[in-house]
Amino acid sequence: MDLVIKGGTVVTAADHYQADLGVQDGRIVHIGSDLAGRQVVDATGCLVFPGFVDAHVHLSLPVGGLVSTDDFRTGTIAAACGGTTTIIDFISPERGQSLREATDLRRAEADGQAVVDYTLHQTAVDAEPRTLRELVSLASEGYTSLKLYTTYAAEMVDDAAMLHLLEVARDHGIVPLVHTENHAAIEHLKARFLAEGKVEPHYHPLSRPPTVEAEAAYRVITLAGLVGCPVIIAHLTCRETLAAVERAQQAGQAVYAEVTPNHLLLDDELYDLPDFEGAKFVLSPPLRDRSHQAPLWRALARGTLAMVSTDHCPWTFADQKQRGRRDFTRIPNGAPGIETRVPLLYSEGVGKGRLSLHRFVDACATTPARLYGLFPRKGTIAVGSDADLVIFDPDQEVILSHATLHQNVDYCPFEGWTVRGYPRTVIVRGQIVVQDGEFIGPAGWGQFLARQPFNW
Ligand code: DUC
Ligand code: ZN
Ligand code: ZN
Repeated sequence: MDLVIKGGTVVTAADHYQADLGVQDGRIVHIGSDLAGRQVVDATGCLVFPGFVDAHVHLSLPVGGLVSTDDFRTGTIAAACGGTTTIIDFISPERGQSLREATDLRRAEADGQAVVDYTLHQTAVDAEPRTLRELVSLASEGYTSLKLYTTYAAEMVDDAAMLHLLEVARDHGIVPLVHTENHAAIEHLKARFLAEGKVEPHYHPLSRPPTVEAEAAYRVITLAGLVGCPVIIAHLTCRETLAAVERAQQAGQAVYAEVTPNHLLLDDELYDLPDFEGAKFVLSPPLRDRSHQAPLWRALARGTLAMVSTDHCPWTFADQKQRGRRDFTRIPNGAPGIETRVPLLYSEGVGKGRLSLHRFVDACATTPARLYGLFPRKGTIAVGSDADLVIFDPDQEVILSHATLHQNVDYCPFEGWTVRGYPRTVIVRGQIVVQDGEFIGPAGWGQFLARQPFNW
Protein backbone atom coordinates (compact mmCIF):
# COMPACT_ATOMS: atom_id res chain seq x y z
CA MET A 1 0.00 0.00 0.00
CA ASP A 2 1.09 3.57 -0.65
CA LEU A 3 0.27 4.86 2.81
CA VAL A 4 -0.74 3.47 6.18
CA ILE A 5 -2.15 5.46 9.09
CA LYS A 6 -1.35 3.48 12.21
CA GLY A 7 -2.57 3.39 15.77
CA GLY A 8 -5.26 6.09 15.73
CA THR A 9 -8.89 6.01 16.77
CA VAL A 10 -10.99 6.09 13.61
CA VAL A 11 -14.13 8.19 14.08
CA THR A 12 -17.09 8.36 11.71
CA ALA A 13 -20.62 9.66 12.08
CA ALA A 14 -21.65 6.19 13.19
CA ASP A 15 -18.85 4.69 15.25
CA HIS A 16 -15.30 4.81 16.55
CA TYR A 17 -12.70 2.08 16.86
CA GLN A 18 -8.97 1.48 16.98
CA ALA A 19 -7.64 0.56 13.50
CA ASP A 20 -4.96 1.09 10.91
CA LEU A 21 -6.02 2.51 7.54
CA GLY A 22 -4.42 1.38 4.29
CA VAL A 23 -4.40 3.71 1.30
CA GLN A 24 -3.72 2.84 -2.31
CA ASP A 25 -4.12 5.13 -5.35
CA GLY A 26 -5.82 7.80 -3.26
CA ARG A 27 -8.51 5.54 -1.79
CA ILE A 28 -8.96 3.65 1.45
CA VAL A 29 -8.43 0.00 0.57
CA HIS A 30 -8.00 -1.63 3.95
CA ILE A 31 -9.18 -1.07 7.51
CA GLY A 32 -7.47 -3.47 9.88
CA SER A 33 -4.53 -4.00 12.19
CA ASP A 34 -0.78 -4.36 11.72
CA LEU A 35 -0.93 -2.95 8.20
CA ALA A 36 2.28 -2.10 6.36
CA GLY A 37 2.91 0.41 3.58
CA ARG A 38 5.58 2.44 1.81
CA GLN A 39 4.77 5.53 3.89
CA VAL A 40 3.56 5.27 7.49
CA VAL A 41 1.90 7.98 9.55
CA ASP A 42 1.79 7.35 13.29
CA ALA A 43 -1.58 8.44 14.66
CA THR A 44 -1.11 7.12 18.20
CA GLY A 45 -3.10 9.23 20.65
CA CYS A 46 -4.97 10.95 17.81
CA LEU A 47 -8.47 10.81 16.40
CA VAL A 48 -8.69 9.98 12.69
CA PHE A 49 -11.63 11.79 11.09
CA PRO A 50 -12.89 11.78 7.51
CA GLY A 51 -11.79 14.93 5.70
CA PHE A 52 -14.29 17.67 6.52
CA VAL A 53 -16.61 19.22 3.94
CA ASP A 54 -17.37 22.96 3.90
CA ALA A 55 -20.40 23.26 1.65
CA HIS A 56 -20.70 27.07 1.60
CA VAL A 57 -17.69 29.27 0.82
CA HIS A 58 -17.14 32.37 -1.31
CA LEU A 59 -13.62 32.52 -2.78
CA SER A 60 -12.83 35.50 -5.04
CA LEU A 61 -16.44 36.68 -4.78
CA PRO A 62 -16.98 39.94 -6.69
CA VAL A 63 -19.38 42.34 -4.95
CA GLY A 64 -19.84 45.94 -6.01
CA GLY A 65 -16.33 46.42 -7.38
CA LEU A 66 -14.61 44.52 -4.55
CA VAL A 67 -13.45 40.90 -4.57
CA SER A 68 -13.30 38.71 -1.44
CA THR A 69 -9.66 38.24 -0.51
CA ASP A 70 -9.16 34.48 -0.51
CA ASP A 71 -8.88 32.95 -3.96
CA PHE A 72 -9.08 29.24 -4.76
CA ARG A 73 -5.41 28.77 -3.88
CA THR A 74 -5.16 30.69 -0.61
CA GLY A 75 -8.65 29.76 0.52
CA THR A 76 -8.14 26.05 0.02
CA ILE A 77 -4.72 26.15 1.70
CA ALA A 78 -6.47 27.70 4.72
CA ALA A 79 -9.24 25.10 4.44
CA ALA A 80 -6.71 22.27 4.44
CA CYS A 81 -4.85 23.65 7.44
CA GLY A 82 -8.15 23.62 9.32
CA GLY A 83 -9.03 20.05 8.35
CA THR A 84 -11.38 20.76 5.44
CA THR A 85 -10.61 18.64 2.38
CA THR A 86 -13.63 19.40 0.21
CA ILE A 87 -15.23 22.79 -0.42
CA ILE A 88 -18.29 23.87 -2.34
CA ASP A 89 -18.20 27.39 -3.81
CA PHE A 90 -20.69 29.01 -6.18
CA ILE A 91 -21.21 29.71 -9.86
CA SER A 92 -22.30 33.37 -9.73
CA PRO A 93 -23.93 34.53 -12.98
CA GLU A 94 -24.67 38.18 -13.51
CA ARG A 95 -28.19 39.09 -14.59
CA GLY A 96 -28.58 38.17 -18.25
CA GLN A 97 -25.41 36.08 -18.32
CA SER A 98 -25.67 32.46 -19.35
CA LEU A 99 -25.19 30.00 -16.53
CA ARG A 100 -22.95 27.97 -18.79
CA GLU A 101 -20.66 30.93 -19.41
CA ALA A 102 -20.58 31.75 -15.69
CA THR A 103 -19.68 28.13 -14.99
CA ASP A 104 -16.79 28.16 -17.44
CA LEU A 105 -15.45 31.39 -15.94
CA ARG A 106 -15.65 30.06 -12.40
CA ARG A 107 -14.01 26.77 -13.33
CA ALA A 108 -11.17 28.72 -14.93
CA GLU A 109 -10.58 30.43 -11.58
CA ALA A 110 -10.62 27.18 -9.60
CA ASP A 111 -9.03 24.57 -11.85
CA GLY A 112 -5.33 24.17 -11.20
CA GLN A 113 -5.52 26.49 -8.19
CA ALA A 114 -7.45 24.62 -5.51
CA VAL A 115 -5.38 22.36 -3.27
CA VAL A 116 -8.36 20.46 -1.83
CA ASP A 117 -11.19 18.91 -3.81
CA TYR A 118 -13.92 21.27 -4.86
CA THR A 119 -17.22 21.66 -6.59
CA LEU A 120 -19.67 24.47 -7.27
CA HIS A 121 -23.31 25.16 -6.54
CA GLN A 122 -25.25 26.54 -9.47
CA THR A 123 -26.96 29.89 -8.87
CA ALA A 124 -30.07 31.05 -10.74
CA VAL A 125 -30.94 34.74 -10.85
CA ASP A 126 -33.94 34.30 -13.17
CA ALA A 127 -36.23 31.56 -14.46
CA GLU A 128 -35.87 32.30 -18.17
CA PRO A 129 -36.13 29.29 -20.53
CA ARG A 130 -32.37 29.39 -21.21
CA THR A 131 -31.61 29.29 -17.49
CA LEU A 132 -33.95 26.35 -16.92
CA ARG A 133 -32.34 24.43 -19.80
CA GLU A 134 -28.82 25.18 -18.57
CA LEU A 135 -29.73 24.11 -15.04
CA VAL A 136 -30.66 20.69 -16.33
CA SER A 137 -27.62 20.21 -18.53
CA LEU A 138 -25.26 21.37 -15.78
CA ALA A 139 -26.95 18.97 -13.35
CA SER A 140 -26.17 16.13 -15.75
CA GLU A 141 -22.51 17.19 -15.50
CA GLY A 142 -22.54 16.90 -11.71
CA TYR A 143 -23.61 20.38 -10.56
CA THR A 144 -26.52 18.99 -8.54
CA SER A 145 -27.33 21.88 -6.21
CA LEU A 146 -28.77 25.32 -6.79
CA LYS A 147 -28.33 28.53 -4.78
CA LEU A 148 -31.28 30.89 -4.72
CA TYR A 149 -31.61 34.26 -3.01
CA THR A 150 -34.64 36.12 -1.72
CA THR A 151 -32.58 39.29 -1.24
CA TYR A 152 -29.57 41.07 -2.83
CA ALA A 153 -30.66 43.05 -5.88
CA ALA A 154 -28.16 41.34 -8.18
CA GLU A 155 -29.22 37.82 -7.29
CA MET A 156 -32.74 37.71 -5.87
CA VAL A 157 -35.63 35.92 -7.56
CA ASP A 158 -39.31 36.54 -6.87
CA ASP A 159 -41.78 33.90 -5.75
CA ALA A 160 -42.96 33.15 -9.30
CA ALA A 161 -39.43 32.48 -10.54
CA MET A 162 -38.68 30.53 -7.38
CA LEU A 163 -41.59 28.17 -8.08
CA HIS A 164 -40.40 27.45 -11.63
CA LEU A 165 -36.85 26.88 -10.43
CA LEU A 166 -37.95 24.60 -7.61
CA GLU A 167 -39.95 22.48 -10.05
CA VAL A 168 -36.95 22.01 -12.32
CA ALA A 169 -34.77 21.23 -9.32
CA ARG A 170 -37.28 18.63 -8.10
CA ASP A 171 -37.44 16.93 -11.49
CA HIS A 172 -33.67 16.70 -12.00
CA GLY A 173 -32.25 15.73 -8.62
CA ILE A 174 -30.99 19.23 -7.87
CA VAL A 175 -31.15 20.35 -4.25
CA PRO A 176 -31.83 24.06 -3.67
CA LEU A 177 -29.97 26.03 -0.99
CA VAL A 178 -31.72 29.31 -0.27
CA HIS A 179 -30.54 32.53 1.35
CA THR A 180 -33.73 33.64 3.07
CA GLU A 181 -34.28 37.26 4.10
CA ASN A 182 -37.17 39.56 3.13
CA HIS A 183 -35.68 42.04 0.66
CA ALA A 184 -38.32 44.77 0.92
CA ALA A 185 -38.15 44.77 4.69
CA ILE A 186 -34.37 45.13 4.68
CA GLU A 187 -34.45 47.96 2.14
CA HIS A 188 -37.15 49.75 4.12
CA LEU A 189 -35.30 49.47 7.42
CA LYS A 190 -31.93 50.44 5.94
CA ALA A 191 -33.42 53.55 4.31
CA ARG A 192 -35.12 54.55 7.57
CA PHE A 193 -31.91 54.24 9.57
CA LEU A 194 -29.83 56.17 7.04
CA ALA A 195 -32.44 58.94 6.85
CA GLU A 196 -32.18 59.28 10.62
CA GLY A 197 -28.37 59.49 10.46
CA LYS A 198 -27.97 56.04 12.00
CA VAL A 199 -24.96 54.91 10.01
CA GLU A 200 -22.90 52.78 12.39
CA PRO A 201 -22.45 48.97 12.26
CA HIS A 202 -24.79 48.85 15.28
CA TYR A 203 -27.69 49.27 12.82
CA HIS A 204 -26.72 46.36 10.59
CA PRO A 205 -28.49 43.68 12.70
CA LEU A 206 -31.38 46.03 13.39
CA SER A 207 -31.96 46.38 9.64
CA ARG A 208 -32.22 42.59 9.29
CA PRO A 209 -34.00 41.32 12.43
CA PRO A 210 -34.91 37.65 13.00
CA THR A 211 -38.47 38.02 11.70
CA VAL A 212 -37.09 39.25 8.35
CA GLU A 213 -35.15 36.00 8.02
CA ALA A 214 -37.95 33.81 9.35
CA GLU A 215 -40.61 35.29 7.06
CA ALA A 216 -38.56 34.50 3.95
CA ALA A 217 -37.64 31.05 5.25
CA TYR A 218 -41.28 30.25 5.98
CA ARG A 219 -42.25 31.45 2.50
CA VAL A 220 -39.52 29.44 0.76
CA ILE A 221 -40.41 26.34 2.76
CA THR A 222 -44.05 26.87 1.79
CA LEU A 223 -43.20 27.20 -1.92
CA ALA A 224 -40.94 24.13 -1.80
CA GLY A 225 -43.71 22.21 -0.09
CA LEU A 226 -46.23 23.28 -2.73
CA VAL A 227 -44.17 21.82 -5.55
CA GLY A 228 -42.73 18.92 -3.55
CA CYS A 229 -39.09 19.92 -3.75
CA PRO A 230 -36.60 19.36 -0.92
CA VAL A 231 -34.95 22.54 0.29
CA ILE A 232 -31.98 23.62 2.40
CA ILE A 233 -32.17 26.86 4.36
CA ALA A 234 -28.75 28.54 4.23
CA HIS A 235 -27.06 29.97 7.36
CA LEU A 236 -30.00 29.81 9.76
CA THR A 237 -29.38 32.18 12.65
CA CYS A 238 -32.35 32.41 15.00
CA ARG A 239 -35.13 30.72 16.96
CA GLU A 240 -37.78 32.18 14.65
CA THR A 241 -36.40 30.47 11.54
CA LEU A 242 -35.72 27.34 13.52
CA ALA A 243 -39.43 27.19 14.40
CA ALA A 244 -40.37 27.36 10.71
CA VAL A 245 -37.92 24.58 9.82
CA GLU A 246 -38.94 22.40 12.73
CA ARG A 247 -42.62 22.74 11.97
CA ALA A 248 -42.10 21.66 8.35
CA GLN A 249 -39.86 18.77 9.35
CA GLN A 250 -42.47 17.57 11.83
CA ALA A 251 -45.03 17.67 9.04
CA GLY A 252 -42.78 15.37 7.03
CA GLN A 253 -41.36 17.91 4.59
CA ALA A 254 -37.80 17.45 3.33
CA VAL A 255 -36.36 20.64 4.84
CA TYR A 256 -32.75 20.90 5.95
CA ALA A 257 -30.79 23.77 7.40
CA GLU A 258 -27.20 24.84 7.79
CA VAL A 259 -25.68 26.96 10.55
CA THR A 260 -22.32 28.74 10.75
CA PRO A 261 -19.82 28.82 13.61
CA ASN A 262 -20.29 32.61 13.70
CA HIS A 263 -23.96 32.32 14.59
CA LEU A 264 -23.32 29.54 17.10
CA LEU A 265 -20.58 31.40 18.94
CA LEU A 266 -20.66 35.17 18.36
CA ASP A 267 -23.34 37.73 19.23
CA ASP A 268 -24.60 41.14 18.23
CA GLU A 269 -22.79 43.04 20.99
CA LEU A 270 -19.74 42.83 18.73
CA TYR A 271 -21.32 45.42 16.41
CA ASP A 272 -20.74 48.01 19.15
CA LEU A 273 -16.97 47.55 19.35
CA PRO A 274 -15.10 50.87 19.22
CA ASP A 275 -13.13 52.17 16.22
CA PHE A 276 -15.49 50.69 13.64
CA GLU A 277 -14.39 47.15 14.62
CA GLY A 278 -18.03 46.10 14.52
CA ALA A 279 -17.61 46.11 10.73
CA LYS A 280 -15.58 42.91 11.04
CA PHE A 281 -18.81 41.16 11.99
CA VAL A 282 -21.04 42.65 9.31
CA LEU A 283 -22.29 39.51 7.61
CA SER A 284 -25.78 38.51 6.56
CA PRO A 285 -27.94 37.32 8.08
CA PRO A 286 -26.35 39.13 11.03
CA LEU A 287 -25.16 37.91 14.40
CA ARG A 288 -28.06 37.68 16.85
CA ASP A 289 -28.36 38.31 20.55
CA ARG A 290 -26.81 35.62 22.68
CA SER A 291 -30.13 34.01 23.64
CA HIS A 292 -30.35 32.35 20.20
CA GLN A 293 -27.14 30.38 20.64
CA ALA A 294 -28.28 27.62 23.01
CA PRO A 295 -31.35 26.78 20.86
CA LEU A 296 -29.10 26.62 17.77
CA TRP A 297 -26.66 24.26 19.50
CA ARG A 298 -29.51 22.03 20.69
CA ALA A 299 -31.01 21.96 17.20
CA LEU A 300 -27.61 21.07 15.75
CA ALA A 301 -27.17 18.27 18.29
CA ARG A 302 -30.51 16.67 17.44
CA GLY A 303 -30.18 17.18 13.68
CA THR A 304 -32.88 19.81 13.13
CA LEU A 305 -29.93 21.84 11.92
CA ALA A 306 -28.28 19.39 9.55
CA MET A 307 -24.81 20.76 9.01
CA VAL A 308 -22.22 23.42 9.72
CA SER A 309 -20.75 25.48 6.87
CA THR A 310 -18.78 28.70 7.12
CA ASP A 311 -20.07 31.14 4.49
CA HIS A 312 -16.38 32.09 4.37
CA CYS A 313 -16.29 35.48 2.65
CA PRO A 314 -13.32 37.55 3.82
CA TRP A 315 -12.87 41.28 3.33
CA THR A 316 -9.92 43.21 4.75
CA PHE A 317 -10.71 45.38 7.75
CA ALA A 318 -7.96 47.90 6.98
CA ASP A 319 -9.25 48.54 3.49
CA GLN A 320 -12.37 46.88 2.12
CA LYS A 321 -14.57 47.06 5.23
CA GLN A 322 -13.70 50.79 5.52
CA ARG A 323 -15.93 51.45 2.52
CA GLY A 324 -18.82 51.56 4.96
CA ARG A 325 -17.17 53.79 7.55
CA ARG A 326 -19.89 56.43 7.18
CA ASP A 327 -22.68 54.13 5.97
CA PHE A 328 -23.09 50.60 7.35
CA THR A 329 -25.01 49.53 4.23
CA ARG A 330 -21.81 49.92 2.21
CA ILE A 331 -19.74 47.55 4.36
CA PRO A 332 -19.04 44.42 2.27
CA ASN A 333 -20.87 41.55 3.96
CA GLY A 334 -18.98 38.54 5.17
CA ALA A 335 -16.24 37.24 7.42
CA PRO A 336 -13.49 34.63 7.25
CA GLY A 337 -13.92 31.16 8.76
CA ILE A 338 -12.85 28.40 6.38
CA GLU A 339 -9.85 27.50 8.57
CA THR A 340 -11.41 27.71 12.02
CA ARG A 341 -14.71 25.81 11.58
CA VAL A 342 -13.47 22.34 12.52
CA PRO A 343 -11.31 23.32 15.52
CA LEU A 344 -14.08 25.60 16.85
CA LEU A 345 -16.82 22.99 16.44
CA TYR A 346 -14.68 20.32 18.08
CA SER A 347 -13.54 22.52 20.94
CA GLU A 348 -16.77 24.42 21.60
CA GLY A 349 -19.04 21.56 20.55
CA VAL A 350 -17.52 18.22 21.53
CA GLY A 351 -15.18 19.69 24.14
CA LYS A 352 -17.98 21.51 25.93
CA GLY A 353 -20.50 18.69 25.77
CA ARG A 354 -22.82 20.38 23.26
CA LEU A 355 -22.25 17.80 20.49
CA SER A 356 -21.32 14.14 20.52
CA LEU A 357 -18.15 13.19 18.69
CA HIS A 358 -20.25 11.42 16.06
CA ARG A 359 -22.69 14.23 15.53
CA PHE A 360 -19.71 16.56 15.09
CA VAL A 361 -18.38 14.38 12.25
CA ASP A 362 -21.87 14.06 10.84
CA ALA A 363 -22.56 17.81 10.79
CA CYS A 364 -19.15 18.85 9.46
CA ALA A 365 -18.48 16.03 6.98
CA THR A 366 -21.02 13.26 6.45
CA THR A 367 -24.26 15.22 6.12
CA PRO A 368 -22.92 17.87 3.73
CA ALA A 369 -21.43 15.04 1.64
CA ARG A 370 -24.80 13.22 1.61
CA LEU A 371 -26.93 16.27 0.88
CA TYR A 372 -24.72 17.37 -1.99
CA GLY A 373 -24.18 14.04 -3.75
CA LEU A 374 -20.63 13.36 -2.61
CA PHE A 375 -21.23 10.43 -0.25
CA PRO A 376 -19.67 7.86 0.22
CA ARG A 377 -16.74 9.09 -1.84
CA LYS A 378 -16.46 11.96 0.66
CA GLY A 379 -17.70 12.39 4.22
CA THR A 380 -16.78 9.05 5.77
CA ILE A 381 -14.02 6.52 6.34
CA ALA A 382 -14.80 3.30 4.51
CA VAL A 383 -13.13 0.93 2.07
CA GLY A 384 -13.55 2.54 -1.35
CA SER A 385 -13.89 6.11 -0.06
CA ASP A 386 -11.34 8.72 -0.99
CA ALA A 387 -8.45 8.79 1.47
CA ASP A 388 -9.30 12.26 2.77
CA LEU A 389 -8.27 12.04 6.39
CA VAL A 390 -7.66 14.37 9.31
CA ILE A 391 -5.33 13.13 12.02
CA PHE A 392 -6.48 15.25 14.90
CA ASP A 393 -4.68 15.80 18.21
CA PRO A 394 -7.52 16.20 20.74
CA ASP A 395 -5.23 17.79 23.30
CA GLN A 396 -3.38 20.36 21.24
CA GLU A 397 -4.26 23.88 22.34
CA VAL A 398 -4.08 26.68 19.79
CA ILE A 399 -4.76 30.37 20.27
CA LEU A 400 -6.53 31.55 17.13
CA SER A 401 -5.03 34.62 15.49
CA HIS A 402 -5.05 36.06 12.01
CA ALA A 403 -1.26 36.31 12.32
CA THR A 404 -0.84 32.54 12.36
CA LEU A 405 -3.87 31.39 10.39
CA HIS A 406 -3.58 31.01 6.60
CA GLN A 407 -6.75 32.88 5.63
CA ASN A 408 -5.71 35.79 3.41
CA VAL A 409 -7.23 38.55 5.50
CA ASP A 410 -6.10 40.92 8.24
CA TYR A 411 -8.38 39.76 11.06
CA CYS A 412 -9.98 36.72 12.61
CA PRO A 413 -13.47 36.96 14.17
CA PHE A 414 -12.22 34.59 16.89
CA GLU A 415 -8.95 36.43 17.57
CA GLY A 416 -7.50 35.29 20.90
CA TRP A 417 -9.88 32.35 21.40
CA THR A 418 -8.19 29.19 22.65
CA VAL A 419 -9.30 25.95 21.04
CA ARG A 420 -8.42 22.53 22.39
CA GLY A 421 -7.98 19.97 19.60
CA TYR A 422 -6.39 20.70 16.23
CA PRO A 423 -5.57 18.90 12.96
CA ARG A 424 -2.00 17.57 12.98
CA THR A 425 -1.86 15.86 9.60
CA VAL A 426 -4.32 16.36 6.74
CA ILE A 427 -4.50 14.01 3.78
CA VAL A 428 -6.32 14.57 0.49
CA ARG A 429 -6.71 11.48 -1.73
CA GLY A 430 -3.72 9.82 -0.09
CA GLN A 431 -1.47 12.87 -0.34
CA ILE A 432 -0.28 14.54 2.88
CA VAL A 433 -1.06 18.22 2.39
CA VAL A 434 -0.73 19.55 5.94
CA GLN A 435 1.79 18.55 8.58
CA ASP A 436 1.99 20.18 12.03
CA GLY A 437 -0.09 23.16 11.00
CA GLU A 438 1.72 23.97 7.76
CA PHE A 439 0.66 23.36 4.18
CA ILE A 440 3.17 21.08 2.43
CA GLY A 441 1.03 19.73 -0.42
CA PRO A 442 1.50 20.08 -4.16
CA ALA A 443 0.15 23.15 -5.95
CA GLY A 444 -3.19 22.55 -7.62
CA TRP A 445 -3.74 19.16 -5.97
CA GLY A 446 -7.50 19.71 -5.71
CA GLN A 447 -9.79 17.96 -8.18
CA PHE A 448 -13.18 19.06 -9.44
CA LEU A 449 -15.92 16.76 -8.14
CA ALA A 450 -18.86 15.87 -10.37
CA ARG A 451 -21.68 15.09 -7.94
CA GLN A 452 -24.55 12.62 -7.85
CA PRO A 453 -28.18 13.80 -7.98
CA PHE A 454 -29.86 14.59 -4.67
CA ASN A 455 -30.96 11.34 -3.02
CA TRP A 456 -31.27 11.62 0.75
N1 DUC B 1 -23.70 36.86 3.45
C1 DUC B 1 -24.03 36.30 2.31
O1 DUC B 1 -25.20 36.01 2.10
N2 DUC B 1 -23.09 36.04 1.39
C2 DUC B 1 -21.75 36.33 1.57
C3 DUC B 1 -21.38 36.88 2.85
C4 DUC B 1 -22.46 37.19 3.78
O2 DUC B 1 -22.27 37.71 4.84
ZN1 ZN C 1 -26.16 33.94 2.00
ZN1 ZN D 1 -22.97 32.73 1.31
